Amino acid sequence: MTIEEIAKKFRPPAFPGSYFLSFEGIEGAGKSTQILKARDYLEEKGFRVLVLREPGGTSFGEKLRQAILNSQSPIHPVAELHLFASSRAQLLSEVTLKELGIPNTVIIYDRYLDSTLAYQGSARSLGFEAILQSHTSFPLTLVPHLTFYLKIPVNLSHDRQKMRNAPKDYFEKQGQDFYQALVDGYEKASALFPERILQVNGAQDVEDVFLDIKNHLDQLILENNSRPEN
Ligand code: Z5A
Repeated sequence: MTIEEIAKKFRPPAFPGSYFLSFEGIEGAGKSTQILKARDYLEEKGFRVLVLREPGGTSFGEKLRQAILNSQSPIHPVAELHLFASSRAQLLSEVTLKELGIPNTVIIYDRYLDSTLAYQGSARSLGFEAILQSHTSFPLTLVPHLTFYLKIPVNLSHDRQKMRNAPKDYFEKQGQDFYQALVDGYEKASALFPERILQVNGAQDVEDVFLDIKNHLDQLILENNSRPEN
């Protein structure tokens, strides 16, 4: 089976009037900044919005998050893959699927499957097939209705990290080649899931980035004709 054929097995959850969204990008792309704006906007439109982060979001997942991001020694890429997938499966079953069952809910993930494709698949060289094959059991076959990939060049990521001046975690210590492989991985993921992944120019001003996101959110809501405010 080709990776395109495997990719077709991944589907968004079907809960009428509720939506699953994710935000992706390299460090400093602006995910957290834009997620807060999207949350406020969707709440104004009458949705109930939950923001969840990966890895993490459950007590089990938060322990895995600490284990990975605070690791002082290298973790094998296959171990990384299974740690992220474990955190994901738990978050989907413990929180996401239950919450989406409540009408007019939007779940926003800060990182999801495409992070695994970019980080473990591309930058850690496991390949896309290994990542997708490890996600073929439910609930890991679920993908968001829309994914916003905030695209920024590697040098801007470094500039924003420097400005923030926070201690570097496990992945932030990696070099230029690692970051370039992440960008290549996100491009490849966008080509594999062209309808789901929307590329947004994350190098623009915060307000201009959000304008692009808002237009796509409006389209999604209008297309499904289910504004709770109506
Ligand atoms: N990981 C993985 O390897 N595999 C997986 O499957 C998953 C994750 C799920 C989680 O880190 C790590 O786990 C991550 C990948 C790996 N690697 N790392 N490191 P995290 O969640 O702790 O960190 P992050 O996702 O990279 O978050 P971040 O660095 O905070 O980036 P961000 O949320 O995209 O950016 P931000 O906080 O919104 O903005 C960063 C700074 O830029 C901040 O000072 C802003 O004020 C500024 N900013 C934001 N937007 C703009 C614009 N438009 N103009 C100017 N300045 C801006």
